[in-house]
Parts: sequence; C-alpha cells; structure tokens
Amino acid sequence: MSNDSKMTINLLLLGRTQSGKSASGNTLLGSIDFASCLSLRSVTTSCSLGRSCNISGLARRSGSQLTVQLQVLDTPGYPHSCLSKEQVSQEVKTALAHHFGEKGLHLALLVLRADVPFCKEEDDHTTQFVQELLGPKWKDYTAILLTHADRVEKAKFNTEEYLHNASDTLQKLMQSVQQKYIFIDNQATILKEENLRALRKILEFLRQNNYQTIVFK
Ligand SMILES: Nc1nc2c(ncn2[C@@H]2O[C@H](COP(=O)(O)OP(=O)(O)O)[C@@H](O)[C@H]2O)c(=O)[nH]1
Ligand SMILES: [Mg+2]
Repeated sequence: MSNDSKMTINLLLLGRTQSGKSASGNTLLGSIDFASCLSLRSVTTSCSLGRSCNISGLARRSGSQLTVQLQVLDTPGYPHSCLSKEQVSQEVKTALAHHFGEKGLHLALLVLRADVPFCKEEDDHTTQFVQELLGPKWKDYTAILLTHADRVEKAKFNTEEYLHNASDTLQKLMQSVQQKYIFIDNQATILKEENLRALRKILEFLRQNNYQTIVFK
C-alpha cells in the first residue's frame, strides 16, 4: 500500500499457453495492454506489466474511500511452446524483482481453462512451477482463475455445480488454495461488470490474507 488513500495491488498471471492469461490481464485492467490471440504457438515470450487507472468505490479503510490501482504482470506461461521451464522461471523471477521488488506480490492467479479438464500430469508441472516461484507459502498467495466461463454458461451449467463435478486433481488443487477461485468470461459483452466482479473477489482474497505480500529481491 502506498499512501493512506491509495492501495496498489500487485498481481501475477501464471498458467499454460493459451489458457487466457493475457486476455484475463486485459479484463482485470479494463484495457488492451496485453497481446492476446488464438494461436498454435505461445504468443507471449516475455513478461510485461500493465497498470489500471485509479479505481474508486471498491475498498474502504477506517470508513474512508480508498482508490485502488492494479498492477498486473503477464508472463510467457508454462508449459511454453518454445521456452524451457528454466527460461520461463528466470524471466518471471527477474520481472517480479524488477516490478514488484520490496513492495511484493499480493496474489498469483493460476489461470486454467474452465472448459478443459485439469489432469494429474499438468497439475504436477504447474504446482511445482508455482511452488518453486513463490516458495513454501505459495498456497496463501495463489488463487485459481477459471477462464472461458462463457462456455460453461452456454452449456447451461451452474458454475458451482460444474465445479463440484471437476476432476479430483482440480478439486484437490482448489482445496490447497483454500477454495480461492474466480470464474471469468474474457469475451463478456459487458466487460466492465466482469472486471468489477473479479476485482471484488480478488480484494476479498487479499483481505483474508491480511494484505500480506511475498517480497522478491
Ligand atoms: N471464449 C473465450 N475465449 C477466451 C477467454 N479467455 C481467453 N480466450 C481466448 O483464448 C485465446 C488465448 O488467449 P490468451 O490470452 O492469448 O492466452 P495466453 O496464452 O494464456 O496469454 C484467445 O483467442 C482468447 O480470445 C474466455 O474467457 N472466453
Ligand atoms: Mg499471453
């Protein structure tokens, strides 16, 4: 947090290529900062930081309104179509230290597609990657962002029931991160509503973790 009336929130997007990280970054920021498109290869090859404008009406401190600014770090993603795990990890670590440094990271959003089953092998890769990056307390600083919520809706599923029938692997991961998850539709017709709904949930997760951060040096 930077001063009494402004809160800066630092977020990190992680997840495999084509999961919707860059599109989610844009939805959260209410911008088109990050390149996002359908592709048979990884589109993002280096980290980039996007900042939202100052948002009011989202949070209060001691009865006073706070303005909130989001800083979102988009990453190349892992698994990646041309970078190794070590290359992605090094790129993300350097960017975390550079952009968030001593202020630290509030929350990593592990981006998964809500319309694709999450399997054991992917879980092993993904959680190991997040763990190596964020350290032993990774579960307190990670939430699951389920993109393509529009597909779930189109199939006329209620999101909670849909999640209830998810693979054991996904359910176990959800439990590990204390059920911190958000469904997001990056193609929503009213993106502003989607943006505010997601931001409110993120703020609730940060409050539950006492606004603590992981510092990177
Ligand atoms: N229908 C739908 N498509 C999405 C959603 N999120 C992302 N996409 C699409 O998925 C593709 C990959 O998205 P991108 O953000 O580039 O993925 P990244 O590689 O993880 O950064 C793009 O064609 C996006 O338009 C979503 O919530 N719903
Ligand atoms: Mg991307």
